Amino acid sequence: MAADANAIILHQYDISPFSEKVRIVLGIKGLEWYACDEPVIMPKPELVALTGGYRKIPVMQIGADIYCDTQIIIRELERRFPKPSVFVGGDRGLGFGVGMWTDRVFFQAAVAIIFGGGAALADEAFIKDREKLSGRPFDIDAMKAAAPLMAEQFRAQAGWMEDQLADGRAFLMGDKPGVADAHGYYNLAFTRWISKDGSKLIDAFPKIVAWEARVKAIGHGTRHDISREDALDIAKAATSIEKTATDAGEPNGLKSGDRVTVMADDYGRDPIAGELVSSSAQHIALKRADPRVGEVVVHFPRAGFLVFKS
Ligand SMILES: N[C@@H](CCC(=O)N[C@@H](CS)C(=O)NCC(=O)O)C(=O)O
Repeated sequence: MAADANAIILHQYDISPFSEKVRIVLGIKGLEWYACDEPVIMPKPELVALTGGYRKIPVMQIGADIYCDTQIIIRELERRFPKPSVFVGGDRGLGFGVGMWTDRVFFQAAVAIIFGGGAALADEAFIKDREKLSGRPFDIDAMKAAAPLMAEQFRAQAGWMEDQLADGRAFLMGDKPGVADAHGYYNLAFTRWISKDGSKLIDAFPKIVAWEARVKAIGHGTRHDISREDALDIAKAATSIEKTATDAGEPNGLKSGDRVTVMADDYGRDPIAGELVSSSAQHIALKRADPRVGEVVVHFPRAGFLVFKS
């Protein structure tokens, strides 16, 4: 099947843990999608042509709408494809809050264990790239020193999931898989892909091990591949579906038509500039143009992102 303006295109790479989170959601929803593989380090000229500067992975593209960050990607997948819902346990709000834990504190513990264990991934070009991304030294020796302490943090937080599963439920929020499972699972998968020590930590939790097998069995939906050039051609030919709307509740009076910049508040803080199309407590959509892709609308979540009026 050839991809068109309605196709879900995930700009990703296979060993990306945050992409795994979205791939699980695509699996839960049984969706058909296109993997567009992006480089693991900069430069990423095709991705940046779409996003206007955001370089993190994954990014979802549907036509000329570009969704940056897993939070807004999952929100949009749920909006466009509500059934089956990923909010299976009365967690429509706090399901996203779970992500604030897994994407920051739990992820950083996993990273320290993986790279502190001397993961072969970390060659010189990778280290330089990640230093630029974080604005801090990517200090393998410091990670080695921190790994034992982080193992305790990792074990404590994995223990929350083991306790959550203690009553015999199949998935974290009950008998069906949902967003909490996608959040809980991807750091464990990332750890297992790379770290023997980390895998040992996980193996100490029998309920988690059985649950991991159930999450893995969900699969990733139906995956096709698409080239970066083909994905850009689709954006160029398409028109965004985002409607102009001003949110009266905007705390700082932002309105459609304002020139704004948006940036992540943690790492990969490259500013993205554009004209505000619509916003709410949970999203902001900016219109921007690029010679290669024409006019696109780039979408970000609000929690974890900073917005400045230009
Ligand atoms: N808050 C982001 C985090 C994404 C993230 O950190 N992704 C990693 C890969 S899994 C990344 O972009 N690393 C730098 C790179 O790949 O260039 C999200 O939820 O999407």
